Parts: sequence; structure tokens; C-alpha cells
Amino acid sequence: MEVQALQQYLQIPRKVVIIPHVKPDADALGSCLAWKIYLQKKGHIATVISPSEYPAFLKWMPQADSVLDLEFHPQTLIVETLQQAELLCFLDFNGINRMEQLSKLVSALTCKKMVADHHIGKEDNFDFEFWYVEAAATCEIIYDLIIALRDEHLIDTSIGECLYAGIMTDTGSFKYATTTSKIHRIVANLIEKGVNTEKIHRNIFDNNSLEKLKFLGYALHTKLVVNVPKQYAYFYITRQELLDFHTQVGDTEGLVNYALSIKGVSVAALFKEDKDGSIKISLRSIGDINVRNLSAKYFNGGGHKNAAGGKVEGKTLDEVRFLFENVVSEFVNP
Ligand SMILES: [Mn+2]
Repeated sequence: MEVQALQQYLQIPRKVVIIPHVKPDADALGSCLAWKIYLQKKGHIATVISPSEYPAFLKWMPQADSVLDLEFHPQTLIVETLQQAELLCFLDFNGINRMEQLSKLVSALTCKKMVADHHIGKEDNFDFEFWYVEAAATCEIIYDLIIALRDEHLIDTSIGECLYAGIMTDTGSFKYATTTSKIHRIVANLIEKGVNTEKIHRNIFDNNSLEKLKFLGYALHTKLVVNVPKQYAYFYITRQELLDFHTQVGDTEGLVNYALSIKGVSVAALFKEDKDGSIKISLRSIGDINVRNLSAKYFNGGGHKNAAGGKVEGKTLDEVRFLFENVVSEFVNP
């Protein structure tokens, strides 16, 4: 890892703003908070600004309550913090125009910029780039970065908990093919630094609201389409259903994995109507089936080979799911 330039830049105290992707997950928020805590230990002033709200099951993360969220904090405070920043760090995504409302506030800034990310298809150039598509998680990259900066001794329980959460969730609890022996070594090291893995697993996965479970039951019973001969399964969820079940941010997270867990299914999807009427798509696959390419071709999206997302405007939920039904075989049997 090439860190000299960054190391040089961080030799004097800097004002740093760290930004996760929209609707941050455990890897996005965990990498931001770990990097923030590390920079603070080095004498910098670091602030995490999120383009949107993060899910309630991440509120336990060290310093999560310090995150400025564009949906809920005064825009004047966020603009002021951004204008004072000397370094902007983009974590777990790689395109400056992918931050919804925050993109407008950031694109005019001329300060130094850094990226740390593992998603395919980097869209911008940055002064400091830590972009590794083979990494299992951005938290793995932040771990490697701190090691490369020769500061392993600064990784404490707080930083370790944030990094562990991102690695655990982005590897599907250590089951995806990205779970290398190196990942297990990193995690072993984090455990030795005091990370309580059982507590983190319970905080993230055993923290369901009754509404979320009832919604899951409804979705499994009524909103799941399965076609085993064509190897696909998907959920389709309307805005009204999300409102009727009082779902919270993050409550549909993981739903797509139930579709993928069905015997004989190799591609799974979740189609969901968003606030603005657009259709959000989550895709999962196993083996060589490339849902990143599927999403890029039909759903304006991207991501990884086996986990991708997309968004379609100007089409109905039914139009989008029927499109999926018609084109999915291109990718199942290319
Ligand atoms: Mn990630």
C-alpha cells in the first residue's frame, strides 16, 4: 500500500471530513468511525458527515452519536464544517456525484480528497487513492491503511469494533468467497485487541423490532416470486406496504438473502418503491453469475459481482420486476 504522500500530508494537524455512502451500512459507517477515531488519536480534527440517515442497529458504534446527518442536522452546520475541511475522505463508495444532496455541497470544494473503497468502477480521481476491488470490505482497507502508516498500536477496542462490524457484514458473517485467510488473521488480531464479537453480532443481527419481523413474515408469505427452473427469486415491495408495516431505515436490509437461500436459486433480487417514486433494486448471486453487469446494463447500478444495487426512475414496480424476469437468463446462462 502506497502511503507516503498521505503520511506526509498528515504530519501536521488537519481538519478532516469523512463521508460514507448514502444509507450507510455497517462497512460504510464502521470504516468512517474507525478512521475518525484513528485520526483523532493522531491529533487531527475529524468529523463524519453522512448524506442520509444510518440504520438504528448501528447506533451502538463508538462515536456514532457524533455523526452529522444531512437529513437531520442543520445544513448551515454541515456547510460550515465542509468549508473548513482541509481533507475530505470518501469511504465505501467512489463517485462524488453519488451523495444525493451532499454532492452539491461537496463538488465545489477544492481541498484535498481521499478515497478508500472496494467497489468496481471508480468514477473520480482523488489526491490519495486506496481503491482495492479485491478487498472484502472498506474496513479491511482502513485496517491495512493504519498498519501501513505504522500505527497498529493505535488500534484499540473502539476502532476494532467498528472495523469488525464492517468486515463481518460485508463478508456475510465470513461466508462469502471474499473471506480469505488474511481476513481471518485481521479478525484474530481485532479479537486480541479486545473486540467482543458476540456483542457486535447480537447488536447487528439480534436487534429486530417486532414490526420488522412481521414485515418479513408478510414479505415471505405474499411478496416473494420464485422461479426455480430459471434459478431466480425476488421480492417486490410497494411504498404503501413499507408504511403500513411501520418499517424503519434498514428494515429491508438482508431481505434479498432469504430469496437467495432458496434451494435451486442462484440470483435473487429485491425491488422496492422509494420515497421519490423511483425503484431501488438490490441484487445477489452465487458463483460466476455477475449481477454487477446485470445492474449496470438494466438498472443504472453497480457494485460487486455477487452483490449489486441499482435505481430506476420513471418506471413502475411491475415494469421493473418484469424486465428482470425477461433479462435475468442472459446472466444465468451467458
Ligand atoms: Mn463495503
